[in-house]
Amino acid sequence: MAWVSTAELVAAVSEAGGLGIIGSGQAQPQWVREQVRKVKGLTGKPFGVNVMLLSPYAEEIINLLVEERVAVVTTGAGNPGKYLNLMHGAGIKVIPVVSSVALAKRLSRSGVDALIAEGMESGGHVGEVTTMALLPQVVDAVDVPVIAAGGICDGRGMAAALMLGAEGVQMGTRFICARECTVHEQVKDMIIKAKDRDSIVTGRPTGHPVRVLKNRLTKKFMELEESGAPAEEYEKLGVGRMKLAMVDGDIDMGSVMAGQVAAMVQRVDPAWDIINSVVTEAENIIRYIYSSKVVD
Ligand code: TUI
Repeated sequence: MAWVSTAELVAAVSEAGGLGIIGSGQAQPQWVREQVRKVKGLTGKPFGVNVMLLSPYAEEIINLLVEERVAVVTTGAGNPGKYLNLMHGAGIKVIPVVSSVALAKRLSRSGVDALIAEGMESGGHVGEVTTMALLPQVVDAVDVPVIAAGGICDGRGMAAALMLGAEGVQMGTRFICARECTVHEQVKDMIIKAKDRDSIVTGRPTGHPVRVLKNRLTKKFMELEESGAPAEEYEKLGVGRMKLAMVDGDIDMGSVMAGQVAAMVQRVDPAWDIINSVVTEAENIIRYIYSSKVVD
């Protein structure tokens, strides 16, 4: 959620009873610090920061999050094991995103506070296993609370995740279309218009596959893939593309990272309405299931 989950959205989500997470992506540490301070100015509620471990600034960002004493750090695209003691020493809850059972087990043993099991329906960097298959396997394999991510955008998805053993859900794509999300209007529009097969996974040959909405850029990526181009060619083509889409609104040649549920997002809503409707719908479904079935 780099360039997407910025201070305004994060504060709105936390104010509404969720846990807003700043997406730091490949941003400069100074920008991350400014975002943290901005959220602190907007809400007294807890919030978190996601650290993308492939970023060249990952370590520097973790150090500043320790100084700023943020409540929660989630991590993506790697193993945060070596930073665990440092963050725990500052009282930070550490919640890594995992896309495999093996990493989930390793991190659970090393003392993380919870895990986010993310299926390949999600936007951005993805693993190979779907949420439906990954989540119960991770739940069975670890002793810490598991939060579900990937393919969840309404109360039905939340209820399903809870049924599979999750303690909570993480949603990204739906919040791109939150009123408080500062992405370019073109991006919100593209998500609202998206259909079920409009996302695609590119970059598999680089070892860092990402799910994005199809456009002229993804066509170029697919051409590179078919021609067997070296990884450096992808990296060159990818530089700055997410910011180009999310901030500048170039949805043709920018990288619009969004999950498969983009097709289910139908309009822009305030963050409070999104959270309230998702939770209410999930509660109603679960209440209905337990009231209408005899459970031995
Ligand atoms: O990280 C994300 N989503 C992202 S990161 C991103 S930016 C990017 N830049 C360059 C290359 C690739 C991406 C855009 N979206 N989500 C969390 C996530 N983490 N999904 C999957 C993983 C993951 C994958 C492998 C976590 C750990 C992991 O383990 C590798 C290891 O060290 O065992």
